[in-house]
Amino acid sequence: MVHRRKFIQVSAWGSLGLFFNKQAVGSNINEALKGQPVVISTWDAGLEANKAAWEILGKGGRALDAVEKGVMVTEASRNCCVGLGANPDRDGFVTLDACIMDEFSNCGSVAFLERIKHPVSVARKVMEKTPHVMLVGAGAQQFALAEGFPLEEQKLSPEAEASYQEWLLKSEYRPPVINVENKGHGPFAPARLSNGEWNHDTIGMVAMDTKGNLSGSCTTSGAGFKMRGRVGDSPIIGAGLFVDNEVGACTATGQGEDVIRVAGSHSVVELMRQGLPPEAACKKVIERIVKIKKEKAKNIQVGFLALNKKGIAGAYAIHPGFKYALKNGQQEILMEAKSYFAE
Ligand code: SD4
Repeated sequence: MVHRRKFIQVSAWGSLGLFFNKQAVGSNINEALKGQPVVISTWDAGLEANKAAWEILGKGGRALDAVEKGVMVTEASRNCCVGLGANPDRDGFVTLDACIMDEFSNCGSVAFLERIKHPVSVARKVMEKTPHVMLVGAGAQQFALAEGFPLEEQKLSPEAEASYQEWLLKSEYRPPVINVENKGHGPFAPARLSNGEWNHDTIGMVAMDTKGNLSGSCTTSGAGFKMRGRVGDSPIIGAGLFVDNEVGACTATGQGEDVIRVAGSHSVVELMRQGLPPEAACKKVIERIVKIKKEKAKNIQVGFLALNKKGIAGAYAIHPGFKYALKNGQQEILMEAKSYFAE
């Protein structure tokens, strides 16, 4: 099986950046910059989100603040697929899931949350202000309102309205799809934005700050046209996100049901604890999913993105097309992860 890793886009400066540009090899990049603050996040939208995270990390701020502020950028973009601008469920309502975890293993999560613009910030409030880890549905919304989050209008973005109307024509519910451009459509398919670009319905982010502390966040609208009440992996600590400040952190994207099945992000971190580098750890858990799903794996996309305590990043997916963004003091890049079914 031929694997590939693509170096997709670089905004680099200084001699180090030029070197990387020529080398175009992800592991060299990570090796040379280990120990420095770094932020990584899933998909193309990660580039913008990382910039916001870097505003905090670059000034010596805490990774927890960086991973919250970073993904808030994606949540706020109305024509994106993560926050309230995302595709709705089968009944026409946008429902959001998010979680956050810090260097002390504090964690907070919300799921099936409606009409709140920043679920990740509500998740942080759950973590900081309640004795609980997870609030869902009406209770999560009630808590958000009590914490001063505004109740947003119940209105689909123009893009979401258009795709919902199109979906209603057939009302076909087909969970297993490929999350890769031009290869499928349905709940986990990327949506085309008004500017012609593609985007995904989830962002997961992990960061290491100048103190070497790790934190992570994950926020999503889940699967477009999902069953009402469906919750995926993204708000589940250990599935869509896991942070262990002694070892590393991991976030997941793709078909949440299959990430939950293997406690995905937690499994990746545990494999890093046993000594595997991030990419190898991600690969092992992807292989586990492929083994479980057998033939069905051909129609499922899952990607893991991990960072270890040395600041080395790695990723792996079932199918080609999973991109992740990395930013540190020297560069910002978009990489394509290696995959099980490489092209
Ligand atoms: C979910 N994992 O709700 C999310 C979907 C996703 O890119 O990652 N899409 O299952």
